[in-house]
Amino acid sequence: MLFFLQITHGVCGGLRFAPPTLLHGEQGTNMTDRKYVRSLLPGAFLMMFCGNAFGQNVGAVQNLESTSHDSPLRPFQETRICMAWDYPEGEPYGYYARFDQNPDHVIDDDSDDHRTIFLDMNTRDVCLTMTDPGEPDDVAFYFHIAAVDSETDLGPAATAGPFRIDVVPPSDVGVTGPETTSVRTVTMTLRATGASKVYISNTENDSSRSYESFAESETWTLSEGGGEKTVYVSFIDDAFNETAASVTVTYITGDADGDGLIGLRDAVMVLRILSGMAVEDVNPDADVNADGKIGIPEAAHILRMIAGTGF
Ligand SMILES: [Ca+2]
Ligand SMILES: [Ca+2]
Ligand SMILES: [Ca+2]
Repeated sequence: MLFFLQITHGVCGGLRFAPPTLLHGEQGTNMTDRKYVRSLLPGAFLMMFCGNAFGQNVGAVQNLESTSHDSPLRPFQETRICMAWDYPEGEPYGYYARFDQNPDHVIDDDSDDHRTIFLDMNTRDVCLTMTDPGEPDDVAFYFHIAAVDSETDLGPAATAGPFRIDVVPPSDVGVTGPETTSVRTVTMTLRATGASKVYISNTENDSSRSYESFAESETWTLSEGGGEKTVYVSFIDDAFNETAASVTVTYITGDADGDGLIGLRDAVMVLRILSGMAVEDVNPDADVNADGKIGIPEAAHILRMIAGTGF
């Protein structure tokens, strides 16, 4: 796994105890390389003049938290994880820290993983950009840190996480519906891999839309008025990655008897309504002008459709 490190830390008087190559890129300070730590001791001596004294023991870092991922309950698109902490009890000389995918990892003397890095005592935050696995799809990462004193003795390790990263939008998405309908509310079939929510709208790029839980079957009301209607569906994962799809449905108004066709039966039914006769089972979505009534506009529309001069 490749990690790209970006580290910011306060340094007393500009003093830097670890070479930049050890603080950036995938290289880290090998945990068991005590020679490296001992090589830092002359620098540690200088730290005394920055107001820091040596101690024999250190506690766990305090108030360890992420400043980039505020919840372990859902994944984020943000691939850069930033951590911050306060001084531990005692007098730290520095810290050993690592990001990995193991919630149970404990930094100790046996570690020889190059991902464990050394941070100088002034470091209070560290950021890591996950560049591998190439495109995390809800992958959990953890941060481990332990302070070390001037005798290279480790304090208690602390772990934070999970910090979940998801940059992969839902795939294999699709939406199907009836080619034609004479009722406004239709049933659509949705499919997707890796989606937990959907946005559905009669308008493309609808800023007022609200999402609902993903389900394979969805009822949806088309916009008013007959004609070709496009329904826009966005499939969403828990990190709000989004993949769009759409379906086109032809809404036929004027179908008074609701048999899916426009014909003389519809014309007769509307004329009976106009004549004041009681007519049962009228399709309310036959309304062509959205006035909530079936009457002359519907009759005219049906006759135009039968004559082939209308829609
Ligand atoms: Ca995803
Ligand atoms: Ca009909
Ligand atoms: Ca009407």
